[in-house]
Formats: sequence, structure tokens, C-alpha cells
Amino acid sequence: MIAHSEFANRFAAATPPAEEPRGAEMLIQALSHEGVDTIFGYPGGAVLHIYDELWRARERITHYLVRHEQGAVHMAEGYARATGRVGVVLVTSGPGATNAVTGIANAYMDSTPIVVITGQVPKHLIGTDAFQEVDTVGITRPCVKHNYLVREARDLPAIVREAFYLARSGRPGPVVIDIPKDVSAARSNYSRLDHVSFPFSTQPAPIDKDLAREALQQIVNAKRPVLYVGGGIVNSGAVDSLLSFAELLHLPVTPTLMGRGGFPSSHPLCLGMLGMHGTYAANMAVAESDLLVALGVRFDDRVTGKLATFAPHARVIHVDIDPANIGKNVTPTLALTGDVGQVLNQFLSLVPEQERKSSIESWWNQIRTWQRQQPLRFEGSQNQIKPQSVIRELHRLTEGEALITTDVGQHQMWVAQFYPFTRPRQLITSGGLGTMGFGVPAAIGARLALPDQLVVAVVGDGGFQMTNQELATAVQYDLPVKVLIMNNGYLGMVRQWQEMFYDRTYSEVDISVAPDFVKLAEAYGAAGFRAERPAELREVMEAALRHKGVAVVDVVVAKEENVFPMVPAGADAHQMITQI
Ligand SMILES: Cc1ncc(C[n+]2csc(CCOP(=O)(O)OP(=O)(O)O)c2C)c(N)n1
Repeated sequence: MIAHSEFANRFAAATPPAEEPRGAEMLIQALSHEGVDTIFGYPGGAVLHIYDELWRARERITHYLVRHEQGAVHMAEGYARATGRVGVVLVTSGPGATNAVTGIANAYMDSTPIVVITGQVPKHLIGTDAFQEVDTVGITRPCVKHNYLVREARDLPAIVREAFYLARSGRPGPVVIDIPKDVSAARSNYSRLDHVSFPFSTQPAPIDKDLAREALQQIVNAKRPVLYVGGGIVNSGAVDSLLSFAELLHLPVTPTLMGRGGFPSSHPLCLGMLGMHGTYAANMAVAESDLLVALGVRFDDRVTGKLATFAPHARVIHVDIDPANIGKNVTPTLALTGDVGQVLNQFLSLVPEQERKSSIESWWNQIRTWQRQQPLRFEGSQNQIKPQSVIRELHRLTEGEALITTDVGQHQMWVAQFYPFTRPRQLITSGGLGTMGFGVPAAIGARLALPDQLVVAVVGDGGFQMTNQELATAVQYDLPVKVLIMNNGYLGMVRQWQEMFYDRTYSEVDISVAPDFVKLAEAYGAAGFRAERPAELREVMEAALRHKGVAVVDVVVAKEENVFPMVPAGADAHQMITQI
């Protein structure tokens, strides 16, 4: 048995001279060089050298200690989506990395730029089923833009530089850097960061002018055009160009869930969201259109329903920065690969003077008729709080200015339907992967990025129970997010499907045995509020929004309310269920 001090002496004696930096130090230097000042993470054995170095760098980089690695990734996503900056995560090997995978996949599906640094067992133990070893590169391969297993400390500066470039360029997404413990410990020649060679061209590819001209001609000539706009508009910062273009040609616009806020909801040209729970007018307009202009979208099945009958009369122009998206689900008649903002600017510069007026009045008359026939609506109630009315009230109390994050389920759809988003990055939701538990940590990350912004997480009672431990993180760092739980005692969206498509067989969706959410909030050091009756809703929400610190509002809503309209999975717009 070696006494502790003796061990420490031996270790010290074996430590090489300190002139050359360790891999961990090079990593921190490289992160600083990328402008990183915020990391969300959770320590463990394989990242101890990195945490040691991080402590020394704490004046430059603030580390936010989460309560679960999934929370760290969602916080980084919230941070990234609120600002467009790259979010950074640091977790340990094995379970640290696997806990992060849901967030990584979520970021991949929603094109969110994050860099996730994972610890790995020392190189000589890789492949031996060592303690806390998993093949992180293998596990994450299908859900990252790129990943690295770092073999030499001296490679770190170049890898970090490339990882950040890849995360934010083109279609943004997650990049994983897996660092074996011996690599973060190794001392190495330090290549100066500004001398790192960089194989990529950072210039965006030019837009094909002839194709752009042809696309514009088709748009101008179309009788029933629709602009179908997605998250690409937000990521590209193309919001103003889109607005100018739509206004110039008086074109109807329908945003996807991820495109919400990319075009102002209250604008007369906006038809509301399309897809499974989109508006009647948006879905009918797409179904009857003769030209669908798809801008920064990926033809998700929640938008298209049955592909064979999606927009059956339409030519399709698809503009996307990611060539892999083009033709993946729908074969376009004309494709433009490139930044959607640049393409729109190109269109704007080409629109001939005489075309700057609407020639599609009868199309607009038809659309207005659909809007009048089936507006978004719900039945009010004197006795029960209707979930839609909660969102309306939230909109009123926040004067439409809140940044909203959500989980996944019915509440998410009601937020998308009833909170009219007016600016990009105002709704941060899990669109592609549909991750319950996303809302609370994403709100924390967004609030950290935007300290003056009111941030409200609207969550279900199911999703809240997946990541509510991050309330501790919010309290610890004084990030006063507001959490609005739409508590229906059910896994509501699943219950709705069971009601509608499985003869009301409510199989395993009753979650009415739950903690007292007010007490739970208080146990975390947050404030807890509850509203059970319509008459008290406004006052309770007001009090929660006024509260200076982290606040949780348990809103007990009508248990069996359904989200309408609904295009059943695999159906087409004409089979939309609109009744309430
Ligand atoms: C991690 C995860 N597991 C399962 C699902 C499937 N799922 C989608 S919606 C939903 C119900 C969500 O219930 P709740 O959070 O209470 O929200 P509500 O639908 O009632 O608004 C479930 C289980 C999912 N999206 N994510």
C-alpha cells in the first residue's frame, strides 16, 4: 500500500517538465480561440484533466454544471438556437456520452450548431470493454455532421477549429470530439492556433443565376403559388429577404413548425403553419397549389402526410443549403442548392418592375374563403381551463414578446397554433426528433444567452418529468426561466391518438400519479404556482411571470382536449379532421 503523499511524490517525479502544454490545455486554448465563453457539462473520470484545466480558465470560460447530460446538450441547443452561436458541451466517457446522445440526435434533426466534447478511456484500453468505455464515435455516427476520435494531443487545435467550422457552416449541426484520457493528459508541441492549416473554403458556393432566373419566372407565372418556409429561413437569417420577396409578389406564406417566426404570424400573407396540425387554409392552399416554393425545408412527413398525394398539382422549386435534402422525399421540378437568403436576394434583384403587383387575386379569394370557413378555434369552458386559452393568455400577458421553448406533445402544437410568433428564434422547440424533456433545459440555455429576455418553457406533465431536475441548474445559476406545465394527467398526444384511432383504448397513458409540482418547484428553491379554474388563470400566470426567480406554474387543464385540425398520419389534406 502506498501512502497518499508518497504516491503524490512519485507522480510528481514522473511528471515531465512543464514547458509543453497538456492536451487539456490545448483544448481550452482552442475553445477560447473560437470565442467560447460558455460550456454546459458534467464531469467524470475520463475528463478530469480537462476539468482541471477548465478550473484554471474559469475567468474566461464559465462552466454550467447540469444535473444530467441530456440537459447539457438541450441547454447548448437552446443557447445556440436563441443566438445562432455554437453551443458547447463537455461530458465524460461511457454513460456521460450515451446520456448526451438524445440531445445530439435532436440537434442533428433540427440543424442546430453544437460541439460536444466527450471523454474516452485511454487509447490502450479502447476495445477492451474498459470501465466506462463505449464506442462514442460509432454510436453518434448517424446523428452528427462529423465526429473525431482524437489520437494525438497535437491534433487538438486543428480538430477544434474544423469542428466549429463544420458545426456552423452550411446546414448547421452537431459535431462530436471524443478525447481519450491519455490524449488530454499528454504534453505536446503546441502548434499556434493562428497557424492551424484549414482545408475548407469558407466562401459560400455561388448561386446559379440562370436557374434563379428560371425559378423566378415560374413563380411570377404561377396562378396558385405558395411559399412553404422552414427552419432554413431562420438559420440563414433570411427573414427580411423573405418578407420583402413575399410582399413584392403578394405571395401566400406557410411556415413549418421550425419555420415559425421566420415570417410574422400576424402578417396578412401568412396562412399559419402547415402539416398535421396546421391550419385548414395552409393545408388546402398547398393541396391546390400549382407551384410550391420550398425554402429551407426538408419535406418532413408531419408536413407532407401521404407523399403520393402531397401537393399533387404543383411544380416544386426546392431551395436548400444541404444538397442531401434535395430530392430526399420529394423530387423537385427545379432545385437550387445554396443559402436561402442569398437565393431570395437574387430573386429580389431580378424581379422585373412590371411584375411588382399581384396577378393572383382569384387565388387569394379562394384562400380567404378557406380561412373564413375553418379558422383555428376551440370551445371555451367556464369550469375547466382549456389549454388553448392558456396559450392565448400567455400571449396577452407577455405582449407577444416571450421567447418560448416547448416539449413535445399536444401543448407544443397549441403553442405553435395559438402564440403568434413574430420574430425568428422566438420559438425553440424539438421539431425533428420530437424529444420530450427538451423544453426546460432549452429554456435555461436560451435565458443564459439572452439575459434580458423573458423565457417561458411550455411543457407537458409527461415531458416535464423527464428533465425537471434541471430546475436545480436554473436556480443555482439564477437563470429565472418560467415553466408552464399543461397538466392534463395524461401523455396527452398519445391519448389523443388512442382516442381517435384505437377505439379509446387508453393504454398506458395515465400519468395522474405525479408529484405535487408546486412542492417540487419549492423543493428545488424555485417558486411554485397552481391554477385549477378558469377564473384564477390570469392572476396566477401574472404572479408567476412577475416573480423575479425561477417559477413553475402547474396549470390543471381539461384532460381530454384534442388538437385540431388534424391530418391523420399518412393521409392527405382533404382528409383533414376539423371538428372540435
Ligand atoms: C422521449 C420521448 N418518449 C416518448 C415520446 C412519444 N410521445 C410523443 S407525445 C407524448 C405525450 C407527451 O405527454 P405530455 O408531456 O404530458 O404532453 P401533452 O401531449 O399532454 O401536452 C409521447 C409519450 C416522445 N416524443 N419523446
